[in-house]
Amino acid sequence: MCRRFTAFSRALLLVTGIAFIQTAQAEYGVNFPQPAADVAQEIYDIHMLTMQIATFLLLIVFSFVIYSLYFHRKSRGYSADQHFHNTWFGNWSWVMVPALVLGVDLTIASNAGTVLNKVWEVPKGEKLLDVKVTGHQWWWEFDYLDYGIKVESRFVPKEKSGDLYLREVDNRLMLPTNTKIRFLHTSADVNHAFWVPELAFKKDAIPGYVTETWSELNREGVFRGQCAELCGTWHSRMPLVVESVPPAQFQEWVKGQQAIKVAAAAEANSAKTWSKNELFNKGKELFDTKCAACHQVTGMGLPPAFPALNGSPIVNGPVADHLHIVINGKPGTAMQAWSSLNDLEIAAIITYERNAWDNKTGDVVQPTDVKQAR
Ligand code: HEC
Ligand SMILES: [Cu+2]
Repeated sequence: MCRRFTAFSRALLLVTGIAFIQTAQAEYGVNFPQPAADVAQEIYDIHMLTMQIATFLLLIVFSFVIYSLYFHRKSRGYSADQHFHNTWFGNWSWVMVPALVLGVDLTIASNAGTVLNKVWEVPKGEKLLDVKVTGHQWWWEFDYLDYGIKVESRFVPKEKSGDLYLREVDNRLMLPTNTKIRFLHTSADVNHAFWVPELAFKKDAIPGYVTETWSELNREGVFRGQCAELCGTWHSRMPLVVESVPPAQFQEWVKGQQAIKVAAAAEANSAKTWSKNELFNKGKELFDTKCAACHQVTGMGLPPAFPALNGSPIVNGPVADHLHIVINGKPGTAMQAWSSLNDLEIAAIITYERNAWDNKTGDVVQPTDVKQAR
């Protein structure tokens, strides 16, 4: 088969091959991304050292093979040495060469061991910035425990992300530079894994467990990673985007987030009676970000895994049952409890669902109704 390749198809293969290599380079470069933490740099350095040693050995072995093939070929009248194994070198080379190789291997391994210890040993006896990272199907939750801030991070759909499809999120994981950060990893449903190459580590997020890792970012930048544990249909829709900024700018960001939180809480707790329109519009926005991953923007769901809410008996039935499933979820299914949403948010989502698409219940659910149902 291979011999039948025409000159044309060969040229075509070559051109597509080169084009592919070039796009791949434009996108990713040929090496790992530049590290953003000292330990990540050390990992990178070991990788480079290993590659250099491997290239060096490759050159020696190949030169030796090519030399032997060329100069010792039969047409030159070369006949094989029948007594090589009886010479001093013939006897000992079988011991020395593996010993040398093992020596090189162990040198790399001991370096790697030292660095790995640094990666996994969270510094003790000093205050670290605590960030709890919770994996959800299919989004990330970042809790800045020291500041009482919660950030929800979701992938941005294709129409809005352009070239960064599956690499972009709505809310980034903001982190200060030159600050030791402790990450506490856990999951709300199935196994996920936090992985941003520039930060050095990759860590599983396991439901029911909290594990810790740490990092200290040594430069500003935007670093992209993703969930690295197959976690269901939309595993690919869990990108991670870290943005590192100087500590002062980080504090500004914290203040901004706290102000947003206070304003939202005040709005949710006000005694105001909301109009149907206000609730519907708020609800649509919330539904499209938090619920549409499974139930779809169209409300048609993805049966049988995710039921349609359009025409659903629960959504069109008694309000109490509808409230119940949204607040408490349905244990054993992907429908989680949404009790962490505030009364206003739940009221808005429920009002939206009961009046969106072909659902025409006309019901308006107020925050006070949600408060009673909790
Ligand atoms: C990770 C996927 C997922 C997300 C996100 C999700 N749901 Fe669900 N939802 C489900 C599944 C699965 C069921 C079916 C549970 C069962 O087996 O009864 C369900 C059921 C429901 C039902 C009952 C529908 C019926 O006819 O049985 C309602 C109402 C509902 N979800 C509302 C919401 C709201 C509101 C949100 C957002 C705040 C949301 N869901 C987010 C997966 C999801
Ligand atoms: Cu995941």
